[in-house]
Amino acid sequence: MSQPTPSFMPYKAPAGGWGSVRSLLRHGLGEGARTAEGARQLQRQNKVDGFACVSCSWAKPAEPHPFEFCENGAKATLWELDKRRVDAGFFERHTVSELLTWADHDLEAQGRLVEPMRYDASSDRYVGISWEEAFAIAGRVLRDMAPERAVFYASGRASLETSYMYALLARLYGNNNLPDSSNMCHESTSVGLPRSIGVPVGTVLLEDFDHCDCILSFGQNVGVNSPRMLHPLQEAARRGADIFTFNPLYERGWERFTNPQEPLAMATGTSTRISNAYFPVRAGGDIALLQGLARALLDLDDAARARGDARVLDVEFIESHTNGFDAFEAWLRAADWQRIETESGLSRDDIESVAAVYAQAKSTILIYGMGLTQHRHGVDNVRMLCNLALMRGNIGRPGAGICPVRGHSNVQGQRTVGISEKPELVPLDRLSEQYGFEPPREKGLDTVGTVEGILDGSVEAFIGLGGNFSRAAPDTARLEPAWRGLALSLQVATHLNRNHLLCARETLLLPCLGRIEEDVQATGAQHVSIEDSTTCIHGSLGISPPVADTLRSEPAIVAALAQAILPPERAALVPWEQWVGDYAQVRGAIEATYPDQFRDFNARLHTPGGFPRPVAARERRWETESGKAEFHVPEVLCATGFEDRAGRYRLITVRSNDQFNTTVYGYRDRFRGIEGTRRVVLMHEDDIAALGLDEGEHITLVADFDDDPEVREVGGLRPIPYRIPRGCIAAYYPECNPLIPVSHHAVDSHVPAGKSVPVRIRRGAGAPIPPGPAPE
Ligand SMILES: Nc1nc2c(c(=O)[nH]1)N[C@H]1C(S)=C(S)[C@@H](COP(=O)(O)OP(=O)(O)OC[C@H]3O[C@@H](n4cnc5c(=O)[nH]c(N)nc54)[C@H](O)[C@@H]3O)O[C@H]1N2
Ligand SMILES: Nc1nc2c(c(=O)[nH]1)N[C@H]1C(S)=C(S)[C@@H](COP(=O)(O)OP(=O)(O)OC[C@H]3O[C@@H](n4cnc5c(=O)[nH]c(N)nc54)[C@H](O)[C@@H]3O)O[C@H]1N2
Ligand SMILES: [Mo]
Repeated sequence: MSQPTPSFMPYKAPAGGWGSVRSLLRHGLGEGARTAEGARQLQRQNKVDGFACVSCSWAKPAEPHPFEFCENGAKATLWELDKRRVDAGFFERHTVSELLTWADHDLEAQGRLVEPMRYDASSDRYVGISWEEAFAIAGRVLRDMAPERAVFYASGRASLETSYMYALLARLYGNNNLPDSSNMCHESTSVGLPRSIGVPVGTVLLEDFDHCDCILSFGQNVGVNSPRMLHPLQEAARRGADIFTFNPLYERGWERFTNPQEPLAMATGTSTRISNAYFPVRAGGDIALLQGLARALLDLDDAARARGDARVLDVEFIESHTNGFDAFEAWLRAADWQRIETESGLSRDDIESVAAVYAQAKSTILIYGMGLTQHRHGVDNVRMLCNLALMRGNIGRPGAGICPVRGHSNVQGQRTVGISEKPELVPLDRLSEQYGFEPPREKGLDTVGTVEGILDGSVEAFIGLGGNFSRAAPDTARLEPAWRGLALSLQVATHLNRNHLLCARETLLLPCLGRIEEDVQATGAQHVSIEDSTTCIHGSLGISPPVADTLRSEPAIVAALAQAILPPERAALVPWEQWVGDYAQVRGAIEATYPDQFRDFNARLHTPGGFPRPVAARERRWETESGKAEFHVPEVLCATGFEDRAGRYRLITVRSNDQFNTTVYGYRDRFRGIEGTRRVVLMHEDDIAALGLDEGEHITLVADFDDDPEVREVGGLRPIPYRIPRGCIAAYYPECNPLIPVSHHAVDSHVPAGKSVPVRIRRGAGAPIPPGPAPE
């Protein structure tokens, strides 16, 4: 369980290159993954006859590279193929109390869960039970419960088939309590985009990258979180497209990239620069930045008009396709450059220089990630981005559009097929007709509602289809003890995590097949499907032998759960067993519920590059109330939702290059030059000096909310000098989640505001971050 000695060295190499190959070898060899098997499987990743990567949701090209995977996708594959097992014997050796002292990495690194387990309070251990017993227990607890007291969470990895069945199960059970990891992620997109452009998803297809001449990126870490996207970016950069990045941290992927697929570049050590220029906007400064860009564009348009030159604004588009431009223009004309500079942390010159390029560009793609969505005013961030696109008609034509980069490999697809707490987004009437029942019409609980419900006792049962909810959600220190008051905690999972150790009155842990594994049912090997970030649907076939023959597939588990917890006459409305025997029938049912989205689903399942779902905004049809795309005037210029004051910092919680969300593969955040520890705070050197902190000194972060009665602290951290704007600091998620109260979330979308948390810095180690070994 020991961690390597920490070291901190600026990383000079580009993203990709030999560093990624070395990092991979280390993972393949170091973790007991079957390397020959691993190598065989990696070649089938993201191919028509193979499986869709379980890591990120980036698009998969129709003509894949020989190795269509990246360092982090390969890590995720090897992690899933780990041959070590967490079985009843493991739990005989370790009590739950002991495991609660382990770090996230150490829990998951024990290997795959292989047996159904139930927590036994008298011995403080998980003990093996049969699948039948497990479902019978779930049935006993859930049949007697008021339906609104149970929650059905999904983490974003499960296939379209499983997700459709799961959402149907919740509605047959009697609620819309279907929170999804999306609630902590791109929900600001799902709320903001429909208001602005009438669709909840991005409008860009992979081929648009071949036609754009400008790319603007905001708050997304491509080299770590969607590395395969570096291929189209590299090609765009080589064609001479202008690329500008706005991010408080210098993320290597947006700076330089060496494509490991190019032998010459690897041999000579040459790399492609990705961004022409990089602008360290303050955390929460994007509304002001985007106002500056929009205002500068307006000024350029005024000048062009005065000269009698071609207009900079796409006047025709604005007139025929949009609403609300006059109010937006008035707001821009009233803008105060001094405030824009203060709030964004960027100079007027810099902002105007980008606007000048944007004004000339024919087709621009606007990319963004968690840096925009996870703020108090995350929805305004997203809508400001739309405003900038609309001013030049950069939606609904080749090479242009909005490109939110989603997280989990099927998180977008889960929403598409009904996993949503918002009944208005689901065709309930059609479900009612198709299955002959009256679906619940009340709004369900999202992530924030679920946390609140667990805290106040109104939620009594939590069913988790993957994920690590208590670790990913905010307010960890309050949520963990409250979890123990639940009547049932039932988790379907591949690896042991801390959420599984929070034991309720009944606690069940059900191990499932991963997507890479063969899934053989009555009619033979089953295909599943997922939707990528660009709304393309891909088939996926697991090809690796399952790590244990005791595992069940996710559809089989959901079907058995349905039969156990629903009254028999309700369960009988759905042919669960036939569906489990033949997933093509589930796809048929999905097509019946969503005929426009999934036309000829089974026939098109293995379309190279996936088949795109129709997206109205892509065709310049606007499914908003007004029938037009809407310009939006935000109410605030600063997205954080709190005031600046002396001693208060804006904490950004980020991922390292060695984790997938709460799955910590290791302690090497290569691009940031941080090795051997995650207990760090990245700070501007002048902030470190101003506080008089010494190298190696320990500090504690203390949440600094007004009117918050709770004391929230995370200690045992070390300050590291880093290129980051003054007043902003960064540290790792999920370790810092105890600092975030559940109430600190985005307006309207409820995404926890993990990218701007107000904190103070106190000298001294304080209480070390629970859990894990003592700080070095
Ligand atoms: N290897 C790997 N891949 C992943 C994941 C993983 O953990 N590991 N997670 C998956 C998931 S679920 C998701 S949602 C995505 C997440 O992928 P990203 O959207 O890239 O999310 P983060 O890593 O949280 O970081 C977002 C970036 O926003 C920047 N940022 C922070 N605050 C601001 C701000 O106010 N303004 C601007 N302009 N930038 C800001 C940060 O410096 C950081 O570079 O990746 C997915 N892919
Ligand atoms: N402070 C802060 N908090 C954040 C974020 C942040 O940037 N900052 N990011 C947020 C975001 S974007 C997200 S998406 C959430 C992530 O929240 P979650 O999706 O809940 O968390 P993960 O870490 O992805 O879940 C990992 C677990 O999923 C299980 N698992 C893996 N593969 C499978 C599978 O195929 N099937 C099943 N059934 N289980 C599987 C494993 O047991 C593993 O332990 O966290 C959010 N929380
Ligand atoms: Mo996410």
